[in-house]
Amino acid sequence: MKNHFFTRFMWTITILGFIGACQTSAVTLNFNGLATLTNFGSLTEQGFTFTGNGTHFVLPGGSNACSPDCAFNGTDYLATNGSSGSLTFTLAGGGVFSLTQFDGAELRAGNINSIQLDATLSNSTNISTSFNVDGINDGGGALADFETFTVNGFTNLTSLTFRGISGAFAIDNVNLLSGESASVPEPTSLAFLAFAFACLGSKKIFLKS
Ligand SMILES: [Ca+2]
Ligand SMILES: [Ca+2]
Ligand SMILES: [Ca+2]
Repeated sequence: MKNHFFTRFMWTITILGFIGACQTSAVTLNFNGLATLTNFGSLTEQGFTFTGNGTHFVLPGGSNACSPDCAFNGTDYLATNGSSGSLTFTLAGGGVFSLTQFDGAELRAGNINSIQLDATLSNSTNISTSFNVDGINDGGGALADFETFTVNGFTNLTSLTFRGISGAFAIDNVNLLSGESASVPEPTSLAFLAFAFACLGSKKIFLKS
């Protein structure tokens, strides 16, 4: 009897954990099809709004976009110019989201040393991190100008800002999760909860007998 109860309890916790994890919805913002726009202000793609500050663009990259060549990956991407430019993401209509990965580059070789991320969490605290760029950028040439950066710990955000340190940068393929990032109970927590429940169950059985 107790074993059945135990099994049911463990399944319930596991399923609740999975349901929690499924509350998020993943999107990749690729900015494709937006054409070349200078100082676009705010745009929305797949439920996310991105706002440019300072001089900012949607660029197709390569020699057609700017001289000397800007970063190129064969698709449209977001970029800023000058050291005061930044790009801020929010969930359209409000709500929390997470950042997991993005492609980043110097807009031109030597423009920046790193891309800095500043975010505000749902509990109003601010977090920050930065990613060094490799300095490789030959525009429309064969070298890969963009790098893919994996981001940890940027969950339950209400606002996320990218900026180049210190100059023009480019981003593309921004991987975001909309919704609360559920924390699936860890095995140790599960064991503790199971133990607590088992104790309650035993007490109940003991009182009945
Ligand atoms: Ca793109
Ligand atoms: Ca290139
Ligand atoms: Ca690069």
